[in-house]
Amino acid sequence: HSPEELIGNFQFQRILKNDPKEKTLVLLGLIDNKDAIVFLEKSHFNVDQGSFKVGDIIKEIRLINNNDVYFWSSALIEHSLPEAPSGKVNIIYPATETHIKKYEEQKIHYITETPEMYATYVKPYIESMKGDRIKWVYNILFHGKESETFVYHDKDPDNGFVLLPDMKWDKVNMDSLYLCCIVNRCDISSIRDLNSSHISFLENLKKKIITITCTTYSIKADELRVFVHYQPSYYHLHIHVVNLMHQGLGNGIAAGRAILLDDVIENLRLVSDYYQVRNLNYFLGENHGLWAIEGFREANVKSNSSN
Ligand code: M7G
Repeated sequence: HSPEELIGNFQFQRILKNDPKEKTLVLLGLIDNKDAIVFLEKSHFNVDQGSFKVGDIIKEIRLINNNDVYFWSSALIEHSLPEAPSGKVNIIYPATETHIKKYEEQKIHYITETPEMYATYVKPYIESMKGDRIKWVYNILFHGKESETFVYHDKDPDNGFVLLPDMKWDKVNMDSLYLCCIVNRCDISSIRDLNSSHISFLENLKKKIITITCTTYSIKADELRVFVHYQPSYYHLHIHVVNLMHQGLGNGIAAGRAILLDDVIENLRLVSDYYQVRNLNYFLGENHGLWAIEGFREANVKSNSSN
């Protein structure tokens, strides 16, 4: 399928989310009678300080009003592909119920996940989400998918990883640089599986990610946010590598979801089984599979009230 073909055949059904802050619009529809999600995002400005002329990008301008020294107008801003895209379009087709629920506007709740809640509800849930849902991860690691874009590939089965442009990045604007590092080993689903035996693996991973990213994209180490998610959407250890400047990520970098890789390593240095023994606090959307489990919700009421 080409994106043109998919968009051409897309029959709109309803809006899943329309976010004025993120400037994103998520649509649900059908393509050949199967569910499809179209995710539209308006790009932010890609400005080259040296040669930038604002007159070049404003095609049309109409005054709304003025008062004293203030002039406000609506404008038509010029864009071009590939260097100055006006937007980014992500399509998921065919989309599963889990995809639809993930992208839909929903209420979120604060969770205090105890080790018991993890063992009883979360671990079995994670196991149930590992099949088809992470096919794209195995495609990248073992079947050469997206290999033309790999920034780095270390094939060592224990310590190796792939570093590649994340689906969220337009690959043009360095301000929104977003890479994803996926480890080759398949035995770590989330931070709950990490203990002190993984410290040198994680340290080595972090060092390599930073060095490779900085040399490839001439960005400095102190300009990067390197983090993991809990809960992640996909249960195979991967690390987000993002330009610190990039805030337009919705909840992706919020407290209660993103955890700095350095903090993970530091915690493991302090307490060997840190991620097995402590409560983990995070937020979860009502559409999440865990929220659908009554026992999990009830246990959360108890753990939240004993905070
Ligand atoms: P996550 O923390 O599991 O969930 O991160 P999130 O999507 O809610 O952030 C998975 C990361 O992998 C995200 O940053 C996704 O944008 C990225 N990603 C997801 N898929 C399906 C792909 C893909 O097929 N290719 C690439 N390159 N990145 C993807």
